[in-house]
Amino acid sequence: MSHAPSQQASPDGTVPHTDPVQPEIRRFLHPDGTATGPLPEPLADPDRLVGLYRGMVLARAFDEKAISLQRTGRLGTYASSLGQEAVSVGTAAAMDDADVFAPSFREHGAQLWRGVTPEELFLYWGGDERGSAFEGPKRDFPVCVPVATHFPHAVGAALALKLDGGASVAVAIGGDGSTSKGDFYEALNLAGAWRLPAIFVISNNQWAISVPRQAQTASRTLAQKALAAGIPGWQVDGNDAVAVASCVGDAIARAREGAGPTLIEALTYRLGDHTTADDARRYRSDEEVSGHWKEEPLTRLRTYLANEGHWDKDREEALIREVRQRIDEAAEHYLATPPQLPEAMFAHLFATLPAPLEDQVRSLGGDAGNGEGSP
Ligand SMILES: Cc1ncc(C[n+]2csc(CCOP(=O)(O)OP(=O)(O)O)c2C)c(N)n1
Repeated sequence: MSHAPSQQASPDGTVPHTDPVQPEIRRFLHPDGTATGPLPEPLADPDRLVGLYRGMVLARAFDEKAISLQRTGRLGTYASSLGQEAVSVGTAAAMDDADVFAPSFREHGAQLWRGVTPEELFLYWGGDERGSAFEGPKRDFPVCVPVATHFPHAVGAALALKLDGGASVAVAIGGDGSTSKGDFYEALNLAGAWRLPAIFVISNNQWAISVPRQAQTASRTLAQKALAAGIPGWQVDGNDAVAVASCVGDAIARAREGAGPTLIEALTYRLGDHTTADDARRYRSDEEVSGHWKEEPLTRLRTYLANEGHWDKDREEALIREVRQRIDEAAEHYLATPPQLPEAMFAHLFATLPAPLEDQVRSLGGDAGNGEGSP
């Protein structure tokens, strides 16, 4: 694994071009489920691998339920993680509870892994503020829908963690399109300059809504965007949960040792629509999508586990039953939760509400008097 190089000027004053970008893509499982070689410790432990598989199955079941709720008018617009579960779950599996996670809008797998409940996630996507008040990972950020604005938040958290003197890190995930935003470059730059314990994971699913990766940037890889920030940029097979967990784990270990941030580009593919408000058939072909189904992460890990004798049909059926029951219960809980008053949307943004918002709260019949998000 390459780290940031030291640069030495030659006698004529020129500095040799050095590239901290890892030349090869890290992968442990081929798309057909065979291993490229020995799996890295401690991920090689069958229990760990089964755990990763369970996390991905849970994320997929959550997606299925969320889409069916949206289609029947009982959830808001929803962004599925179909095909990208390995990036989400693999990243979360590399983190400690005390680390801080800053998700974009497609990281239910990571959030569920870190202890956000499916009930809370349904509430969030149903437009209920209580869905962001996690009981579990209290220091994690809520879902971020604005593209890339959570990267500076994660850098702020990383600075706080560094000043705190512990070894915790902040991890943020965004899409390929998010790397075209100023927030991304600014965050990366500051994290590099201050050697902050921040990890940037890019879930490169090839599309920013209908804009393909090639039209998004002339950069040869997204990992090489690390170069300008003076930090390592690594590429990983984002459909291989073992490789993602290993890669993010190495980046986190560097950060805990004080070596600073890392940018990781996880190569994956969005198998579903951008959101329930999108129809991806308008901009990409069935052949393209079906080709990528052959690489998807769940089948890949399940095949490996089955070939190694750690998984079978009975275990699969029991897991699907268990996970569906958990998700169905969560959905029932969500549907049975009495809605909040509309003025709840003002409750968490400001310690003191600005005057125009006070007026808006009053127009909804609420009490804006105490300035602390009264609803
Ligand atoms: C600041 C901002 N601008 C525009 C949008 C509208 N928008 C929502 S998702 C999206 C594309 C995101 O693409 P990418 O970062 O690749 O993530 P993906 O959806 O592929 O996971 C855009 C432009 C937004 N949410 N926020």
